[in-house]
Amino acid sequence: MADKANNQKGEASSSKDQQQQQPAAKPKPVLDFAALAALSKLSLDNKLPATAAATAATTVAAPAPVVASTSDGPREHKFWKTQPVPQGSDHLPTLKAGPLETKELKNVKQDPFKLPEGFEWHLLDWEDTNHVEEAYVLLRDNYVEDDDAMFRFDYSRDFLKWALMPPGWKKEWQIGIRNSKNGKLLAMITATPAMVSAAGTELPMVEINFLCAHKSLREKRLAPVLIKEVTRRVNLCNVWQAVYTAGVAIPTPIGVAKYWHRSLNPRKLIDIGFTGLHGRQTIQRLNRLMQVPEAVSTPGWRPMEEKDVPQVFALLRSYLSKFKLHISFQEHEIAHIFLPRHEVVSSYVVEGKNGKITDFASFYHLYSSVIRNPKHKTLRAAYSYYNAPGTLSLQDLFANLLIEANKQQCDVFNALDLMENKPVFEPLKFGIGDGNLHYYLYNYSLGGPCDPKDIGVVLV
Ligand code: MYA
Repeated sequence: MADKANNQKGEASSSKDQQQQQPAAKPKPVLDFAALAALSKLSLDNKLPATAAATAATTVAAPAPVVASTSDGPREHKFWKTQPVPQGSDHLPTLKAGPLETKELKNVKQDPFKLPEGFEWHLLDWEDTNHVEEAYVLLRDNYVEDDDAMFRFDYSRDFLKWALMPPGWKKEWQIGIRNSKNGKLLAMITATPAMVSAAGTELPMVEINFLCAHKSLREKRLAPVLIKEVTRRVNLCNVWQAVYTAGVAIPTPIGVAKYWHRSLNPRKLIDIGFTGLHGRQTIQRLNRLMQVPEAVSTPGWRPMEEKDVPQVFALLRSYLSKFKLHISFQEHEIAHIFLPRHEVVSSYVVEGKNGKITDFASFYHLYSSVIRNPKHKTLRAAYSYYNAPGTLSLQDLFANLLIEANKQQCDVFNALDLMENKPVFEPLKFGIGDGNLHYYLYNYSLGGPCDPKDIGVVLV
């Protein structure tokens, strides 16, 4: 999903965290900064507020590397070295575009991988309220955190159902591990189907998400067994490729994106330590600076409706086709994915003459628990999703989304520097975050690394 670092898959890049990314200095727990990646706070290391960070971004921040140089350092990847993924950034450009291995259905293991004594497999059925509740609680208490354990993703129950039940979803791909004595859900991983266009080839893939192990079960090699089991189950359905993102750098990212953040509620963001004031900045000035208009003034701007599906589909297909790696949405998926759902997904269109839809823009709602703060329990964030500019510039679409997110009481608007997003950030007072989000393909090479501006995939 997500720093998600935003680091949900986002990775810390504050000075402290950068040290941790050096393989030599990396402490045993692999994932403490993966969590941070999930939340991608503003530049707390130098306490720059969003505006200052935005200004500094052009001069100070180095551009995101095409491939994380630390992804394949001296640390041995006992599991990942056995998988069909590029084994290091040097390996990436040597691979031809296409699958890294070809397996036959008849050779796929028929029975589940064995779990250690005391654990059992358990499929999660999102139509069962109890299952949703169990997954919700596991993730709320154990999913991605920032490095300083100040924030933890809190995906709502409705959000999980939306994200994990797209058309074609399969219960067999929603995998949990339970304690066999008391039945408690201890770990999970999910796969959902998606058509992906990779270097000109359209392929059925899965999006992998919500890999999570209970905090008491870390570093016990549960992750490899979850990944192998989901791979087996997906392969049994004749699907051989996957796309996923993570804050953590493992073999081997095809690209690395950065999160940018636009404050909507500066006072709260300061109160919870998401950002800070600097120099002679005052909260009053910052509030004024970050104020957005009360309503969108673009003629024809309105929430997306069911009748818009065919036109939104056409707009998205056409816009996304520019990018080397992109989700190739199918018309039957559009209603589920984009029709507005309260505090889950917000989508807007611009309707021109004769009902013609000329532009599309969207964001999703993802909250984080604010850990140990006396005043605030929840950080309400909006995340840029998919857009398709037509008569409006992308910058104008983003400006409208900021207004809509503010109307829905979001505290911050987050966006990755994917696609054509980056040039809109500074004019709209976004500040660069401190997390990287690594993009991965399983069993597929694009024939070289990918710049974030060539990536048209946003995973929640
Ligand atoms: S990203 C979100 C990940 N979740 C979190 O960050 C939540 C908080 N953390 C945890 O719950 C645990 O730390 C997890 C690891 C469960 C993540 N992606 O069990 P271990 C490798 C891939 O002892 P733990 C998301 O959801 C690690 O390098 N691999 O470790 C997308 C090491 O292997 P190696 C990871 O910390 C997920 C091994 O696991 C990740 O207790 C995409 C250690 O295992 C990670 N995020 O548990 C998954 N973290 O020795 C891949 C650690 O080789 C999908 N590891 O270095 C691949 C495609 C599959 C489908 C294919 C179909 C065709």
